[in-house]
Amino acid sequence: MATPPKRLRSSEPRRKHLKVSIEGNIAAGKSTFVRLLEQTSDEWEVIPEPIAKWCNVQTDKEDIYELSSSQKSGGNLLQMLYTKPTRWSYTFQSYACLSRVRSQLQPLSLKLQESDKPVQFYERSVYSDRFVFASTLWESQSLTETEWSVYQDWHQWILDQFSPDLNLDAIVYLRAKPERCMQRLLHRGREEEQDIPLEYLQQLHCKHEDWLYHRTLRVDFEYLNHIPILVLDVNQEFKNDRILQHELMDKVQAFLFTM
Ligand code: UDP
Ligand code: D5M
Ligand code: MG
Repeated sequence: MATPPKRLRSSEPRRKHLKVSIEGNIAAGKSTFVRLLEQTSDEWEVIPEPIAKWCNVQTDKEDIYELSSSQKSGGNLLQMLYTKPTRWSYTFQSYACLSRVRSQLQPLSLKLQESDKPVQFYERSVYSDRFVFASTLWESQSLTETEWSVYQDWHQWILDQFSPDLNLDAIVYLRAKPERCMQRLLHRGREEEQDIPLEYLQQLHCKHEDWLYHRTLRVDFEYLNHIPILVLDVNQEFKNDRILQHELMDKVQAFLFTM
């Protein structure tokens, strides 16, 4: 039976490590990409998106996650969100943020603690929750003005409380056209997502572009407006292309080398 990696207790001194979020549209290829990162260096650790907590989708890391209370009671928050966004967007954002804060605060594994240049990669972050998803849901009136105000207030407060532990050092933006994401989304076949319209992916794409590519979106966390961002084009198939995979990993390595 696999033994879970030992974790540092909070009282023990921590080695400074880099925290990098992998951002990108739905089905851009983030999970595929983070699996490559894991295979590339022993000094790199991946914290996957806690999607198993939100629905009954099985991840290949299912042994890491306990069943959430909503799963135990048969709920599927992701499905509820897509079926009735006006009713469930606020609930989803609360739970998404809670699970991301937990993820982003995960201490270093023993393996990383012994590394020279440890890096923790997260699949998305508390920032994409707010500046991409919640903001889109607000603009499409799935969140009421009151819900949006309350959400922003507690999101800001919680992140301020956990700063600087939650702060990122860098972002990798996996950039893909919405049409390519739609093709991958359908190919993946996650049941809850089958009725997502292309228009929703286009809206999310615009948010990503303004935030991470054009950098025209100013956010309330000042450090984030100056964070280094590596933009990688993932329109081309990389899942089964060894050469392209090496090129992508080389770019990540060169990017991290500068920090
Ligand atoms: N995928 C693909 N080619 C690629 C990258 C991804 O066919 O070069 C597929 C992948 O196998 C999955 C779907 O696209 O079925 C979405 O990828 P992933 O789950 O990694 O995307 P995410 O939603 O995590 O960004
Ligand atoms: O898939 C993660 C799924 O979860 C995808 O359907 C988008 C959705 N998601 C993730 N975070 C949020 C927030 N904050 N609000 C609404 N929907 C969200 P992935 O494979 O990672 O793209
Ligand atoms: Mg994923």
